[in-house]
Amino acid sequence: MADRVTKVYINGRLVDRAEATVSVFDHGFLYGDGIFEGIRVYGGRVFKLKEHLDRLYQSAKAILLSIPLTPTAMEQAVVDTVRANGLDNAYIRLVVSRGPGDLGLDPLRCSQPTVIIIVEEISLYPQDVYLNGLELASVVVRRPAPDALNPAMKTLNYLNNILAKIEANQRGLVEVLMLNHEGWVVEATADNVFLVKAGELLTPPTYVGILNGITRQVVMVLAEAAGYRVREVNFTLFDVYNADEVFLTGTAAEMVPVARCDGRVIGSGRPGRITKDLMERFRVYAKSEGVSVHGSETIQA
Ligand code: PXG
Repeated sequence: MADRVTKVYINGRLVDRAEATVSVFDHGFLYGDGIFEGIRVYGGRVFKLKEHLDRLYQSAKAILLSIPLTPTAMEQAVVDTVRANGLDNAYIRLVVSRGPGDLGLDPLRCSQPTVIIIVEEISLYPQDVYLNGLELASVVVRRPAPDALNPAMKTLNYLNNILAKIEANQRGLVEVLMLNHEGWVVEATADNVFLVKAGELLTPPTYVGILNGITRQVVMVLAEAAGYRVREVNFTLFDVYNADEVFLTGTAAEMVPVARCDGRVIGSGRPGRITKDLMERFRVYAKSEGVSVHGSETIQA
């Protein structure tokens, strides 16, 4: 890692890691005013790039941020930055902030959004988590209601998730489950949640206040193609404790089986049959889909 040359894209230029800096007046820094995406590269192909860019432009629209690149130019910038870093398996962080302004809140004072693309080696959960399942707990802090700060927008305001992560750290856990203000289970700090009950997959609907995860959407499609029924329904912690299987989905984590939640053993306490089946299907699919960073071909499996 240390001797690898990291090239970071900032506003159309590829600069060395040490020179990759933004203004202290950037409203992304001062107010968390901006949006981002986390994307994976598998075997030289950017996984679900179009879907991630669609979500980025949707988040931008929702916060009235005009991204100074067309989606096509942004796709090219992502591909170029991955190639410049010489990594075939990587994690991409794409950030668009409101840009430098003054010390007031007013976004009208920010004339030029800041666009940043960072390509890093991916740091995964320990292998043990995938083999034996994760221990989860529910946390005190609630996910905001969609009419407060809609979790559907992937904004730079991640303090809500960080407060939940602090609760995780205090309990020696790596991930936790969050509820909304009505007590429905919504998602984890950086992952969506699925239950398996009587052979069916259940996941919270987007309106309850979640990020509509790209991995979530892929898993829903793969599950249906494999013949499992998938339903978007609200559920409580009671349903989590009494599920046959529970797993999380996210770009960094992929699919993670859950073994325990709040001290309750989920199902057999081991990764379940359907979870393992879908993990395998996801692994195969991830290798076969994506925009190549080496050629111009786009492979849609
Ligand atoms: N919910 C939330 C709140 C998230 O932040 C997901 C679900 C899963 O979405 P995708 O599209 O990735 O399937 C996320 C993912 C990381 C990391 O490094 C991930 C996210 C944000 C910050 C860091 O794992 N978002």
